[in-house]
Amino acid sequence: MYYVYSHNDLDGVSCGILAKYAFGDEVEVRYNSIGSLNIQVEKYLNRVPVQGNPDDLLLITDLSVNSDIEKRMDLHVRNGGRAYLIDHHKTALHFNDYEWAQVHVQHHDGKLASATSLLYEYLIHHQHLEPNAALDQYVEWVRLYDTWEWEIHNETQAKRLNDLFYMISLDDFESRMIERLKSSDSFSFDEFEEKILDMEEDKIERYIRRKRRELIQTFIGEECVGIVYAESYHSELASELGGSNPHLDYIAILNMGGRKMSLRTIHDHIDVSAIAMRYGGGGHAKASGCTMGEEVYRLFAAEPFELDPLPMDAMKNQFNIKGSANGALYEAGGDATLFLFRCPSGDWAAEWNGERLPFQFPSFEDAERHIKRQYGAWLARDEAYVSLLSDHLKRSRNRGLAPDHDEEKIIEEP
Ligand SMILES: [Mn+2]
Repeated sequence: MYYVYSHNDLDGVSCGILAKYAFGDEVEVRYNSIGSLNIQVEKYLNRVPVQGNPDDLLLITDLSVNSDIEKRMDLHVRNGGRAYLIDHHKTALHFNDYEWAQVHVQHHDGKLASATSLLYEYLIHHQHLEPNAALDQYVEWVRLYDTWEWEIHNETQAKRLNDLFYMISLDDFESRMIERLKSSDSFSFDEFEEKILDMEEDKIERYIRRKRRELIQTFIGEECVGIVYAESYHSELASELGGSNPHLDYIAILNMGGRKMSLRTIHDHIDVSAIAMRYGGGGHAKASGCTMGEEVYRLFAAEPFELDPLPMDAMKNQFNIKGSANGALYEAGGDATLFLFRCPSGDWAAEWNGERLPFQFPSFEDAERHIKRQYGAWLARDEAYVSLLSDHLKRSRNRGLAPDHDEEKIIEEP
């Protein structure tokens, strides 16, 4: 008998789907959250004496066990038991010290690995299944989704597969996929799935628009963080918020009910798995998470709670345009204004409430990044820009036509 213990996300469940495709009734599959795997494996090790079932094989995919269970699994294998762990998380690389584990972040061809793509290779290699076009396609979509490569290549089908996974029940998804893979030469969604996916996309768009107005910006440690409370659509939310706020180092999504925090970044200079590890979590460089302990609650929830959400950049401007040679007007908290403009040298400089700030940047983007991080600034609407220009005009006209009354007074004073 085969036993597959896997993660309960698309990548993990797709390992179960491949296992059922390959082993049919010969496999028992269980899906676990990160926290429940250890208990599951412990139960397995307690329940199955090696001598009684020498052919049993325990496959753990997309997850890894804690160090206690790690030692017990090693003992199980030393005693002749069969167990194998397949994972692609960087945080599990130390399992490669065991011959009963393979943890690869990348495939041999350099492509980022998912647990499903690694298991697919494993099953082909051990001749448990024959590769075909439908399986290739399915596994590739899962891999693209799980490694975030779908965003780079804009492979929306991969994202839609993940959407579908969360829209229907796990059992329904599993049986639909297995049946599709067994019966078609290529993999695609059916009409019903396409329809509900379209409806879901509209719903997500509205949800994200609402959440965008709740984004809070603050510094935690060295990093400038965008914080938002959300229970669903974490990846869509993070890619939208991260993409439209490239000045933020990463996005932290708090799920208060679940007492969990997800961290996402679009930047190569930030490794959110390292940040999650500070709080006892882990994951990938671009997507990670941790549970919400006391410290996480204080830093990410309690202390930033009094901050106002970050207003969005004005979007429909015709005059106050980013990077414009005439300069661009920003606003910040406390009715402050920031004006970004190009110096004769070509560098970009800023005025804060009309006073020149002591920095210059080689590009508009660098200057904007600075004022967004340090001042929490947002692009002002045309109305504010036009009124600033007309004030300037009025003042310069006054200077030209008549002496300034205030200046006269100062001169008159003895
Ligand atoms: Mn995975």
